[in-house]
Amino acid sequence: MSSRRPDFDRYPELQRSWDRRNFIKSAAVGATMMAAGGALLRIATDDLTKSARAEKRADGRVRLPPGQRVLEFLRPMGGDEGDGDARTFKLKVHGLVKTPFEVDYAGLLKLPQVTKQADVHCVTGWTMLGGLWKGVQISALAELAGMKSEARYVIFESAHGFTSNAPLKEATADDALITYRLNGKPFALEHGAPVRGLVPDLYFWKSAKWITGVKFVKDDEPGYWEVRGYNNHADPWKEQRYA
Ligand SMILES: Nc1nc2c(c(=O)[nH]1)N[C@H]1C(S)=C(S)[C@@H](COP(=O)(O)O)O[C@H]1N2
Ligand SMILES: [Mo]
Repeated sequence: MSSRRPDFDRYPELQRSWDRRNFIKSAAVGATMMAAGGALLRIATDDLTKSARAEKRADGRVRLPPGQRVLEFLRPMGGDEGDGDARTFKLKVHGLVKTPFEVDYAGLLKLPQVTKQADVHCVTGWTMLGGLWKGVQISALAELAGMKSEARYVIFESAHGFTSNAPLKEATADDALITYRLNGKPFALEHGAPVRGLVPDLYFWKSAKWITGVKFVKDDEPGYWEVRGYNNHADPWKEQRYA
């Protein structure tokens, strides 16, 4: 169990359970009470889950999609890792565009940078709220490359042939990014270092780690998980989990 102090600026709702937990810890130290501490941490994230269910997003949808529970941190979900090296990183922007191009890490940093707050929702049932993600908007890549009007979908390409697909609508939303920082920190290798995709309004499996390419297409190309029983669209508010 972690005794790390929650970030109360981001999660003021946690203060009460934290105080309760520290009170119990100081009142009676020992293994039994540490187990109770774990239970209290669970109570704290239950509080976050409850308040996120009561909240509304700017677009009117409930903050927490149905069947989701809040976790404080990204849980590493595996995958076939890339080399994690910013020095060899290359991103190819191609498909239905007038001027395909490739950028290395330094080139990516020269494109217009944004930081967006976004929640992510894993199909296994956890949600991480309020991450600050920094990177380049996929819509900016579309514009730079001169995306053709026939394009309807974005295909994200990753190390070892992993792909994911997303409709243009979600993939070019304001907070859909090619990202290299979460809450000011670079991604650990298991979370997609050096650069990953982020399409927050679809289940998190669409957010390709160890990204190598962004391809704009007319005809959809179901990706790695989409051909393995997961839903092709993956809207968390419609609980589109499986095919
Ligand atoms: N390249 C690649 N990206 C991937 C995956 C993968 O297996 N390979 N898994 C996806 C799944 S199923 C999820 S839930 C998220 C998990 O990201 P995390 O490990 O940073 O939590 O990454 C997605 N991106
Ligand atoms: Mo996942």
